[in-house]
Amino acid sequence: MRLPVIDSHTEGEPTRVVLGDPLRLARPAANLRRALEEGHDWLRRALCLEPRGSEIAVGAYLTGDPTHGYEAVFFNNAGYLGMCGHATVGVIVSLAHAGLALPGPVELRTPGGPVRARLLGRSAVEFENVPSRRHLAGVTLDVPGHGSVTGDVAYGGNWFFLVSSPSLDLRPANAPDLLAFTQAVMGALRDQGVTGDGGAPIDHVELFGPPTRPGADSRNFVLCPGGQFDRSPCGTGTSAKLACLVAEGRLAPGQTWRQEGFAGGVFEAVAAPHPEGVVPTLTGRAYVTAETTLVIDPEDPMRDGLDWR
Ligand code: PYC
Repeated sequence: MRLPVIDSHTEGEPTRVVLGDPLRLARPAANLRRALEEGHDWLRRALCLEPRGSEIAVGAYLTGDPTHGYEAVFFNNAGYLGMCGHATVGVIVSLAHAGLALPGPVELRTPGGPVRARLLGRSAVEFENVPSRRHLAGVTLDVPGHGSVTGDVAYGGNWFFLVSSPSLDLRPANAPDLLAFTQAVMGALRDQGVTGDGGAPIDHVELFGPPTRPGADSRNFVLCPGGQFDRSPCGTGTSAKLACLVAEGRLAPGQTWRQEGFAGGVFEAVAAPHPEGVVPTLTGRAYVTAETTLVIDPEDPMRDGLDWR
């Protein structure tokens, strides 16, 4: 089987997009996710795992067309995501690269809800994310080996535990320690039964520290569900942060928050009020890195990828 994909990165975090619905799965986003998960999970594994893919990449499978908008399902080395902000930016830049985005807004219907995106120039994309909200404030966990850690639980298209001022500096040399710390926090969330609404598992941990880029408000480090960290500022994580800032009265609706990611890229974000919390609008930049045709050879014993977790 031959599978054409477009690769890009958004502020350092890769996205791999499958266009044109090669599996002929056209259906609403929630059903599309189920169809992929239950009947074609090999596609996720083949795209995002070694030897073809990378544990840090997010894949996107799209159906639809420029006139009617697109269904988009996001996935990574570990499974499926409700929404993905950096990949939304990557998808729009990839659609434009393929001549499949009209000027003006493009609707992406994701399992987390509809997202409206617009290309600004060649590489910048603005998108209105799903409504985001703070669910719990000031939750204290006992994290084995690290003591008490306090954070908020918030939703931005995925569920996050957000920790301000962790004891470690958010610098590249500390990446292994930051991974170990955030994985310990994830374990404590599970063990101590802290969840999102209705028992939804929290699958991202987000740490905040002082920015290094002029003009940025904060720098973050985000642990993703597959055990890797987001190189970008994380669109859904930035949305969860906006919901917390507005709930605390630290950010006014319409005021810009500049979130620096671990690789130094910045998302600009503003929040509009919403009955559940806020509707975030984010802007980030993506660049196409490859147009590739993946080959899936039925005789290859490792055709569906290697999962090292
Ligand atoms: O940008 O929302 C995001 C995201 C989630 C996981 C990786 N990136």
